[in-house]
Amino acid sequence: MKKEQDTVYALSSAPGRAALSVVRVSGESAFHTIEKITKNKINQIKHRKSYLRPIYNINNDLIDKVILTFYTAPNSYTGEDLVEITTHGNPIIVDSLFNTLNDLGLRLANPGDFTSRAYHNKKIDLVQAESILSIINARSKAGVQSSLLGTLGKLSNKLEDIKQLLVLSLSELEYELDISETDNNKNVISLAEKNIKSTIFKMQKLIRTHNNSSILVDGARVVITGAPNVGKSTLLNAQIDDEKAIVTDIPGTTRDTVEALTYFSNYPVLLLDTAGIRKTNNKIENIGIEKAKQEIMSADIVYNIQSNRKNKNQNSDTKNTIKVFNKSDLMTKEEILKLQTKEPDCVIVSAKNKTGIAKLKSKTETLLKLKTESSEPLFLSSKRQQTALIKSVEHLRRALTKESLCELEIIAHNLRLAINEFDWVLGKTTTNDILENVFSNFCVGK
Ligand SMILES: Nc1nc2c(ncn2[C@@H]2O[C@H](COP(=O)(O)OP(=O)(O)O)[C@@H](O)[C@H]2O)c(=O)[nH]1
Ligand SMILES: [Mg+2]
Repeated sequence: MKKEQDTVYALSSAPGRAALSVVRVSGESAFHTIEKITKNKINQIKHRKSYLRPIYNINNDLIDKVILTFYTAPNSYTGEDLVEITTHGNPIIVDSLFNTLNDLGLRLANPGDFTSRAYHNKKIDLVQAESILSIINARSKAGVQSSLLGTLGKLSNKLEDIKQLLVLSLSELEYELDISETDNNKNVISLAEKNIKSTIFKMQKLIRTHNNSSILVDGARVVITGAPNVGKSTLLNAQIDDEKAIVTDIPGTTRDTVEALTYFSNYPVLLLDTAGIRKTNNKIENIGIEKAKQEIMSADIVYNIQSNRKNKNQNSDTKNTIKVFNKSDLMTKEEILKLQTKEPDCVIVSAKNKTGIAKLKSKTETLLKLKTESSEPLFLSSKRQQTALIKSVEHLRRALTKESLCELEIIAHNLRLAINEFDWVLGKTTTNDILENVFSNFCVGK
């Protein structure tokens, strides 16, 4: 590692009272610090060995009796000397330990400090770092599973394999440009064209997987929209069996977006209740309406709510939209039957009486299943990765235009740009601000 790193500490387990708490210390003076707090010289440190020891503050007061687990550089998570101090899970004990570590000149770690060190020490690449983040955040079993494969380097290997296909094409072009004495341009170009096309196909398959990962890791964004008073907030409450959103008969009650996380079978779902879309002069309500429109744009699924045939909805329906007709309790059996025949795709509910809710859930699940079904077990775990691959495909497309295909040098140039995007994804040529951005999304202690 080039940069000298100071020694840092952080709570790596969840804060608060628990059976145990784990404080991690990483850096050059980690082991020396342990000698100081145990008042004991350590003669021989064994990697991954644990010891039961009392620890003291700088005034020799006993803090706790703890388990110390040593990890020696470069075999630790960070690649540095690292110690995990497992204390009794009382925040007062953790606080005393923090004060002592601070007194000894150590620094509280920043978010992602440990993983950032692992990256700088070449223990992991940037894609693996992002997979670690998505393991911690994943809200579904499938999300955890895919992220795990990512941390093991499977996604990085896949990206590396695709990159190698492009490198191979580039080297063939360069050989033809610089070395070859016979004119074989036509053949080389047609081979490159074939390779680039099949590589684009593979990349696009991977690019699409990010939509799965955002559903399975962060949760599907299901936005409830419709005119004021159709019962959007009542529907949100009915789906989570709680009174989270305020319900009144006054149009324009909901202004800020109300969010609730729930599960539809194995799918994590973030339900978003929004302001009803209508023309109004109310400044606050208009901000809410603007917000609602943005939520609709980034939604995985939109519930388009109507409550009677007069207030037709303003939103154009897409394949992500589920039409919901609310207040069925106010309709006669004949009216319901008529509506069912006229709009067979529409789900008819009474949010107030909680009827039809199960049907709406199962329809949502079917849509989510369709969206996340993929033969590809690996998902791109960040928007950053997806954006870079999209850019890379754009470069490759530029290499395939009619004009480019006449000129070896232009194809080679675009291939180089496409390859650079892969290096950027894996963190081989990444700038500091990008790194900061990635690691700041972690929690402290990871
Ligand atoms: N009869 C009946 N009234 C409902 C139903 N759902 C909502 N309401 C009523 O409609 C009014 C507006 O509901 P609300 O959820 O605040 O609508 P929003 O403006 O779309 O969020 C309230 O008085 C609710 O009690 C329903 O299924 N049946
Ligand atoms: Mg409302």
